[in-house]
Formats: sequence, C-alpha cells, structure tokens
Amino acid sequence: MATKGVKEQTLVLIKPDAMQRGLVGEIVTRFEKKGLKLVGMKMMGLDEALLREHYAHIADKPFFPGLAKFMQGTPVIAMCWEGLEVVDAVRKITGITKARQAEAGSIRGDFAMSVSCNVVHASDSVENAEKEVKRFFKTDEIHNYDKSEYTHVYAADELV
Ligand code: 3AN
Repeated sequence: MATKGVKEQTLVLIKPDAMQRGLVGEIVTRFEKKGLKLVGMKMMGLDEALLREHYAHIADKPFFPGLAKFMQGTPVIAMCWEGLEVVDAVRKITGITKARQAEAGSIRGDFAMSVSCNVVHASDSVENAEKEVKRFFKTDEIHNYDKSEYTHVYAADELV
C-alpha cells in the first residue's frame, strides 16, 4: 500500500459517543473541507481481539476495560483519509486526547469534554497509520480514484 506524498494514508474512527450524539456528518465534513481524500469508509462493531490489538499500548492500564466497553457501545465508523502529510494534518484537526483542554477549532476542542469520550481516534504516526489502515480495512476496501479538486488543493510540485 503506497503511503508517501499525496498517497499518505491515516485511520480515523468515529467513536460511540459521536455516533450517539449525531456528530458523524460534522466530523466527516471537517476532513472533507480540509481537502483530504476519503479512500475507505465503513461501519463496524469492534470485537475484543481487535480492541486489544488496536490499544496494545494501553491494554494494561486500569482504564482499559472501561475503554473497551465504551468502544463496543455502538458500531464505529472507520475511515481512511489520504493526503500530503495527512497523519500529522489529521492529528491537528483531531486535537489532544484530553478533550476539555483540546484547542478550540479542533474536533475534540469543539465537541468533547472527556478523556475517554473524545469523539474520534486518529493514527498518531506514519508507522502506526500504516498498521492501523491494514488492521481495519481489507486491501479491496481502500479505493483509488482521481479527485478533481486536487489541482486546487495542492500546488503542482506537491502533487507527486
Ligand atoms: P489518542 O486517542 O489521543 O491517540 P491514546 O492512544 O493515548 O490517545 O489513548 C487511546 C484512547 O484511550 C484515548 N482516545 C481515550 O479514549 C483512552 N484513554 C487514554 N487515556 C485515558 C485515561 N487516562 N482515562 C481514560 N481513557 C483514556
């Protein structure tokens, strides 16, 4: 899977609190308006095994069982977004983990107050993004198409 230049990819999950609060459209719109390209999207339930793998870095924390229960409260929406340095751009749009301190203008800054109910997940590095996209999407669920607005989103020398 190509992950360089404008083909860099990242994983975003719309979490159960956002599903319950009717924030799906708002969240998708923010990434669309930024000029990012949506190349994968599906609704799915998260089983224990997937959650343990996805949250391996915090699986031994005391809050993990509560987090797992929360993440299984509704199906989530998994999205793969593509663009130049998209992992970094999406983390900035997402805001920091502790949502009540997240910068105004970010998704967490504008829509959340909690550490665990923080509306979205976004990959935190290019290396993790590559693993996470593969974890949540089969190869044929990631789509390749031309986005006509790219000639207005990027300068010619960035479109490589
Ligand atoms: P991020 O999602 O911002 O990358 P991580 O990877 O440190 O943050 O944590 C993964 C998820 O675990 C967070 N999004 C949040 O839902 C939950 N989490 C992290 N720290 C805590 C905590 N201290 N208490 C409760 N939940 C937490």
